[in-house]
Amino acid sequence: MKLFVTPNSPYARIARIAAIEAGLSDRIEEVRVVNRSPDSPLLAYSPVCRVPTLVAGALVLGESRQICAYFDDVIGAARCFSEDRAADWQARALESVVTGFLDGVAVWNRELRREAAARSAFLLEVEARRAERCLDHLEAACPADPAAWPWDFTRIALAATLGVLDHGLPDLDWRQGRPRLAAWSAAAAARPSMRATEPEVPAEQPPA
Ligand SMILES: N[C@@H](CCC(=O)N[C@@H](CS)C(=O)NCC(=O)O)C(=O)O
Repeated sequence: MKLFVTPNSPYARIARIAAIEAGLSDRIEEVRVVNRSPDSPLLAYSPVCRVPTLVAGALVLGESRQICAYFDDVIGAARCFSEDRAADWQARALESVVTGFLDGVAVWNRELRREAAARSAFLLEVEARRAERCLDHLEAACPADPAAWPWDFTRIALAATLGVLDHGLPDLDWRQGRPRLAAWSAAAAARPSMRATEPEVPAEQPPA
C-alpha cells in the first residue's frame, strides 16, 4: 500500500499514526508529496489530490477517517472505531466536535501562513473564537485520568489538532485553564506513533 502524505498535514498525521498503531508500517510505503504541485505524483491516482490518500491495489481512498476505517474493517489491524460505536451517538457527537475543531484550526493555520497583507482579519478572528470554544468543550469532556480516554480516531484527530496549535500557533497558550486537556495531550504526545509523526517543517515556512 502507498500512503501519500506531507510531513506537516494534521490529516495525513492521523492516518500515519493509525498505521503505526496498527503495526502496518512494513506494509505501507509513505510517499511524500508537495501539495498543489502541478507535477505531484498523487495526480496520477486522485483527482482530488489531497493528503492523506491511501492506494491499496485498485483502491484509491481519500479522507483520513475513511483510511482509518479501512485499517479497521478491511486490514483488521486497527481499533480506530469501537465495535459498539454504531449506537454510540455521544461518541459520534464528540468526534464531530473534534473534526470541526481540526477543520477550523487547519483554516486558521493556513491563513496565518499567508503574507500579512493577504490575511483576512475576519477569518482569523472567527477561527480563533471557534478554537477557544472547542478547547473549552473538550476540556469539559476530558476525563481526569488521561488513560480513561481510548486511543481511537477521535483522540488521534484531537492529538493531531493540538499538534497544529503547538507547532503552528505557539503563542496560543491553549493549556492555560485547561489542565485535563493539557495532561491528556502530554500523555498522548509521549506515544511512539506521535513522536514518529511530529511535524518537521519549521512554523515560519509554508504548510505542506
Ligand atoms: N477531510 C480531509 C482533509 C484533507 C486535507 O485538507 N488535506 C490538506 C493538507 S492538511 C491537503 O491535502 N491540501 C491540498 C489541497 O487542498 O490541494 C481529510 O480528513 O483527510
